[in-house]
Amino acid sequence: MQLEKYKIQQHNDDLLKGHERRLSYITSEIQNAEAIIQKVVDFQIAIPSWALGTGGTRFGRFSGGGEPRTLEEKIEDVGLLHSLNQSSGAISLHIPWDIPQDAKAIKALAAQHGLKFDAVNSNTFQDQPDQALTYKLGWLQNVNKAIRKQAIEHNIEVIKQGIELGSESLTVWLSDGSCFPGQLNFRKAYQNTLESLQEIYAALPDNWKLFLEYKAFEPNFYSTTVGDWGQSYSYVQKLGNKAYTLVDLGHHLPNANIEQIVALLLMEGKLGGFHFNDSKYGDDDLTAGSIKPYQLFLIFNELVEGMDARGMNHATDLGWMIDASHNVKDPLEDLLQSVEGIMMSYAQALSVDRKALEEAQNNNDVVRAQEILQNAFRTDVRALVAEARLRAGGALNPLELYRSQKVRENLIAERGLKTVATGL
Ligand code: RM4
Ligand code: MN
Ligand code: MN
Repeated sequence: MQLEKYKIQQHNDDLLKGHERRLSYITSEIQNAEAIIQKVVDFQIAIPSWALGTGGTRFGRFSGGGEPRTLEEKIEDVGLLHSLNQSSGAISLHIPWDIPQDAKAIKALAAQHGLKFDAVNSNTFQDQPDQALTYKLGWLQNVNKAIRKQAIEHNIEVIKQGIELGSESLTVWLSDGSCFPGQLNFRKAYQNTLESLQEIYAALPDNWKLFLEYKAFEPNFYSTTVGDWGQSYSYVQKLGNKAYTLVDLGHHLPNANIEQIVALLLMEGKLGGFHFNDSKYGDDDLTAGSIKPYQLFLIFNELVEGMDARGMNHATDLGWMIDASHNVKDPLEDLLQSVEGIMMSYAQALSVDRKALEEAQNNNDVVRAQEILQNAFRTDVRALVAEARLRAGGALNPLELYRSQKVRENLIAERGLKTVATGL
């Protein structure tokens, strides 16, 4: 299904009056509204190919119908999102969940929808039917060299697939770790992992980046071999200047101060990218901004401050991606909400009065510093984000248009009720 331009136009015309009223209020309240709108227009968030179907838990999976059955249909879905919000201009593939049979044709299809290929992701946390050796007890860390080799080769294969598509980064998330004390020699597991990563790193083209994602627990529950940002940092430091740490918001222990982690990784020049999601307990993979919007704002506050301090381009110098998947919502509606939540936090962070904040910090004025941040967080920037969408050719209210056009109903009619997308 494709959304014709005139339908977006019609929808925007209907909502324009109210939008302009809200926009004129917020632009009179905020000093740098025009600059914020421009930055939001430029900011793109990649959509993971595995978030287009309903995610399951270990207790069950409930497909909502009309899920994409092929990579082509996944690209179509991301194209739909992008036509609605003009902010989802890239797709990130997980291999082997999604292997392009004909890379040229897939690339051309994506381009038709205005999409690029973001990071490619390797998968060694599951065994594949035709696979010789099992990853049950780890892959890059495994005491068995042949298993490590198999995993290294898979990652190199993923890089090759990515080159064909025009990707420029590989995200490695290791499920490696242990479930019981004594199972692993931590030092040897680290050494094996480092050597394996070095071999993968050596296969990266010059213009590529390797993102090493950390996660505190799950599927291993006693130790994880890349369990926190310090461990990831230690590996990427040793690997070289194409290796970076990737922060997935759901991968921390409860109450971790993620904004501080982000600030320090940026300072060290080793923050590579983001997986956005939200959580209450663990790696819940809920909609970005749905549980802890203040935390998301504080993270963006550090991102904006830290990237500006290093003269970085907000839109292109880090990898931005959603990594969410859950059981109860229409995945496309959920992704629209996530992108909106991310954009709002970004716009709010851009509106922080940096000079005043620095002054308050230098004067040890704790109350004033808090006021400045909370003032930005409590400002309703929705009209700025909507204006950015409007200027880029998207819809003023993507979710409303999605529903009024009966997109899901159409997808069910096209693809059927019982479809199940590859992914989690
Ligand atoms: C992991 C991690 C990875 C993602 C898989 C599906 O928890 O977040 O980024 O590729 O899930
Ligand atoms: Mn992730
Ligand atoms: Mn995760």
